[in-house]
Amino acid sequence: MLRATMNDVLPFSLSALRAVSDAAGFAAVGVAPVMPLGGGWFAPHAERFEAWLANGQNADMTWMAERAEARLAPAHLLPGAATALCFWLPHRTPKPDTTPDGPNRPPTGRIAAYAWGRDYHNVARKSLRKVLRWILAACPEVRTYQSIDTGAVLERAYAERAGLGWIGKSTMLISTTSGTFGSLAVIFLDRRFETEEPVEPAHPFRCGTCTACIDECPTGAIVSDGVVDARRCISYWTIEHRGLIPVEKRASIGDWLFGCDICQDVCPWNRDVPRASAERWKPTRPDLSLEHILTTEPDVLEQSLEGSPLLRTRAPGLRRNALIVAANTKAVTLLPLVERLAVNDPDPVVQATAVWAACVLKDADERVRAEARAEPKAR
Ligand code: B12
Ligand code: SF4
Ligand code: SF4
Repeated sequence: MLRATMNDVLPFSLSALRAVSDAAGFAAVGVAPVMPLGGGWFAPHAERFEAWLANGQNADMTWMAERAEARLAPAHLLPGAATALCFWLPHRTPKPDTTPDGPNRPPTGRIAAYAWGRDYHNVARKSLRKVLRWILAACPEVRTYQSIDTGAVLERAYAERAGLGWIGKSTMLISTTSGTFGSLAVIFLDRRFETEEPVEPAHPFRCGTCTACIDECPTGAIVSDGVVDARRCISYWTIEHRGLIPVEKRASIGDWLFGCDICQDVCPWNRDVPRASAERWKPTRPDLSLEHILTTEPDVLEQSLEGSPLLRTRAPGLRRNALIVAANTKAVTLLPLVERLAVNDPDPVVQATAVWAACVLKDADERVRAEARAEPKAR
């Protein structure tokens, strides 16, 4: 439904936007007013973000600090930014079966749900393009800025203000219909949105007295309600951190090969929510056993991961993580392979991690042998 209005007002209604967003494949859309220079409803988010940076809780994600000004004042990204359209894309498909079952199952690690299938950046970009084409047809002069994760935008703040859900104690945006397992995309527009239809207000906070995510986070990374210290977060270490993972952090990574879903798996709002379409996300079922990651040539491994979020760490990062999982899970069958990498791997980070993993596995292997020797012989 197009409306003839003043130049600075977007000429479409919320229901028309919803229809286009649905057809483009998003599960929900909402609209939030933008404070181009910060302030207003955005001020408490800005304060929290600044405190997070000031406390060093961004770890070595220096890019979060470098573009802080733009995150705080969207006018830096789009002069005259006035409206944010926020889109929600559930991504948790039925769990892919990555390895054969049974006692001879090769050792493997856990992968975060968002990385089970196609890269959500690509899926969302394709859908956003459809919405943008429609917007530009209705309003050719409008200027836009889009963010799918990588833009300098506090995406969850806009999504909450747009009524898509609330920011939980885990810091995850929680949708009442589909829980936390979804991705966000945001479009800023330099036109105001006015409609006679009711626009969702900011979603009220509904965590109540629950503290499951805080209690179950294995590293204590949710340091207070709605604050994650990346320096403690497994997701940060296994996905975002480049280089060596400090020795004291390695044990707490457990069997997480890429990302971490614990604070989401324990969230009651994820119980009984429908799973996303496996067909749409095409969950890949590559051989991601630790052995495969440790033996496949890096360029071959990367080629096989094309179009998957797992490519973010590149092959050496995945190898580094696989070595830590091998050590943590005492996968002693991998010891000869790990020892080879400790001598041969061309990547210094992988080589150093392999030296450490070989020591842990040797120790575990010797303990098993000693226990076997100590057992009384059967008569
Ligand atoms: C940096 C980053 C990370 C970092 C830091 C995480 C963090 N919590 O900040 C690391 C690498 C650890 C990370 C991990 C993950 N991430 Co991440 N990440 C981002 C990124 C790029 C920026 C987030 C950011 O601005 N952080 C700064 C801090 C200050 O913001 P915040 O934690 O959201 O804090 C806000 C709330 O706490 C809020 N708040 C909380 N309580 C209250 C109370 C009141 C009264 C108010 C006003 C505000 C408020 O205020 C803060 C400012 O808005 C966004 C994409 C984007 N451009 O936004 C994706 C994003 C947040 N990540 C996402 C995902 C999926 C994940 C993981 C689940 C991946 C995984 N499975 O391993 C984990 C989850 C860990 C967790 N519990 O947050 C999704 C989240 C989707 C959702 N449903 O919320 C996003 C939106 C990407 C996307 N486009 O889909 N991530
Ligand atoms: S992703 Fe894992 S480590 Fe990070 S806050 Fe959630 S439970 Fe804790
Ligand atoms: S686990 Fe509980 S406290 Fe944490 S985000 Fe979910 S509802 Fe909120």
